[in-house]
Amino acid sequence: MTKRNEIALDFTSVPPDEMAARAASFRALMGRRRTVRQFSDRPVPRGIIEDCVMTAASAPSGANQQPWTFVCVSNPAIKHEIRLAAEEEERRFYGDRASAEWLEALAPLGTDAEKPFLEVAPWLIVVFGQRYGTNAEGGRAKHYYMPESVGIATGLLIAALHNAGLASLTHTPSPMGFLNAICGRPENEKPMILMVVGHPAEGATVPAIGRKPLHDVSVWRE
Ligand code: IYR
Repeated sequence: MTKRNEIALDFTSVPPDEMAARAASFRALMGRRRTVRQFSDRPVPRGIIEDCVMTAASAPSGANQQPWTFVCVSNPAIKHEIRLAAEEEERRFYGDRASAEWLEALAPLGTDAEKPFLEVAPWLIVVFGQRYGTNAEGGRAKHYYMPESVGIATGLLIAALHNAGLASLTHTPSPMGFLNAICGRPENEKPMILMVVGHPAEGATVPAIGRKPLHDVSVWRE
């Protein structure tokens, strides 16, 4: 049994007025986030990506196992390889794998098998989830709630990137197994999300779609 070791909580209480102001301003900030599919090749310094990844890696996780690896790619040759492999999968997806119902659901987004952003954008962050880890004896350590944990971390990553003034796209070419080979990750790691990160292209446009209002996304029992 591992011994528990406790330290004082580092927590600053916020007065009600300031709490309301902060909640509202963060809502407004995040409300302006849009998924971007047209990227500029303008570079983004690695330090900014490092900070955003460390925000993501601060996420809560099952048993604090932190079951994630963020593979950060700016190397043009590797981005090119990822683009070619992703487009091959996407051609199959749009060509025959996707159901008519799925394609209809995607229609408002205007997506297709062409993924130029995978090499135009300065950074790709491939988020891998570790299905299991390694214990002290070198054996397999079961990981708990990996998909949920990686989902939370990815949400923080998206918020951190937006807060830093960067655009992102949560891209999920399916299946994504090719990313293990290209990124050199072991078989216990499952590619969960391919994040495209950078500045939007000059004059970028986004689909005219909105978000559900509060009463459609929440139920209150007060
Ligand atoms: N992976 C494809 C299709 C796609 C699927 C969903 I669900 C989206 O929200 C968007 C796209 C593609 O990236 O084009």
